[in-house]
Amino acid sequence: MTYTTSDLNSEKIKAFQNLDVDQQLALFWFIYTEMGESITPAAPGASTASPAIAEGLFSQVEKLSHEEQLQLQRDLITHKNTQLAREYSALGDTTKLLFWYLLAQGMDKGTVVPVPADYKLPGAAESLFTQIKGLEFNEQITLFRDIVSPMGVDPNAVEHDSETGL
Ligand code: 45D
Repeated sequence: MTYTTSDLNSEKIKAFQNLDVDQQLALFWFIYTEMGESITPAAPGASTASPAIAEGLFSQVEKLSHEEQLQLQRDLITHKNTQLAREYSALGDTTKLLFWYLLAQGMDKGTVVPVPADYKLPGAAESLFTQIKGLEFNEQITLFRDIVSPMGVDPNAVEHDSETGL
């Protein structure tokens, strides 16, 4: 499997990032519902994901209120300088993907805040969704890895934040 950023995907990545935060979250959820069953956590040693690290971070999130869980997911996308965003940033890309996968599974299980049942994807997000559905599985994985990779906050790349003290 290739881990390089695909040029073919760069337009889709931009289109994704141009959606507002909630639309990005919603689209990512719809993608999961579409492909969820075809995602199988790889055999131990067969991938660069670190399940224990992803699960450690996820278990912190699972304990929070629904409101806090939603805020935290928004913060990851908007690069808010929080403790968790820094921890997230330290994960490898495939582990980041695994973390999002665990969140989505938590939504399925009811331990993570659900998307409101009447939520509808707005037009731009819906058309991107259609394009993504048309990609091959491996292209999808590469795209998602590229989407989750820059989320969070690299502590070395930010100024001190007086609001959070970080
Ligand atoms: O009230 O090599 C809204 C591994 C509106 C294994 C909302 C893998 C307002 C190793 C914002 C909508 C499995 C890691 C609320 C590979 C409102 C390996 C809430 C592959 C409440 C390749 C929205 C992994 C929310 C893959 C809460 C392919 C939205 C993983 C949350 C793919 C959305 C994972 C979430 C995907 C989406 C995860 C959590 C597609 C997660 C998507």
